[in-house]
Amino acid sequence: MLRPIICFVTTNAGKLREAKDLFKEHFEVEQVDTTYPELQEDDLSKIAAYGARYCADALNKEVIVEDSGLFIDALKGFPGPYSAFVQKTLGNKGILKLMEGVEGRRAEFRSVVGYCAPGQEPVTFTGIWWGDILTEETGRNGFGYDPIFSYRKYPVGEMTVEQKNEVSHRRRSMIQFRDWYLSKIK
Ligand code: ITT
Repeated sequence: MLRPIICFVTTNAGKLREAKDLFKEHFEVEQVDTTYPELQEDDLSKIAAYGARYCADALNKEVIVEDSGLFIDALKGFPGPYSAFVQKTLGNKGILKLMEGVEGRRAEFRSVVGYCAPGQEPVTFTGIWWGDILTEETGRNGFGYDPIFSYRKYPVGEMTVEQKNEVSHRRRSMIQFRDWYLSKIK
């Protein structure tokens, strides 16, 4: 049977790898490797909705985008919506420095998938994943903040894509989208 093709607009190879694994039974994933305007907003859903509508109209096809971020309790939710910028500037070492000597290390990853078809309203799907900020970079797997994040004491930088996809924020947002989309096209 021919599988539907989902167009995922992202420049992030780690997100793409995880989406391909999560969708492998249901969709072909086609990457559009381009940036799009990101709203200066605290709410990831608004950023994803705006991005999805922009890309669907610009490319004239149905698309998904995904906006994600790491929200650290002790830093009042920083870097949050600025996660991509902070990853490029401070990096994981900079975050560990800000967290030096901090005991409460709870943090959450959030992922919002935005879906839109040309000329239509966007729809969003959110996933949250609680964990802790480690005290040093651990592991060689994953991407972005994975080397400094642990889930139930297990370093995410040591998880395979499949292991992370069992439990992550992206699993939760992408699977909600997948099930919604499959029921829509049935
Ligand atoms: P897009 O082209 O899809 O926008 P991006 O990397 O700019 O790619 P975001 O704007 O959503 O993505 O920024 C999210 C930041 O948080 C980015 O630095 C990611 O590397 C990081 N991040 C998101 N999900 C992550 C995960 O599962 N593990 C580690 N870091 C993650």
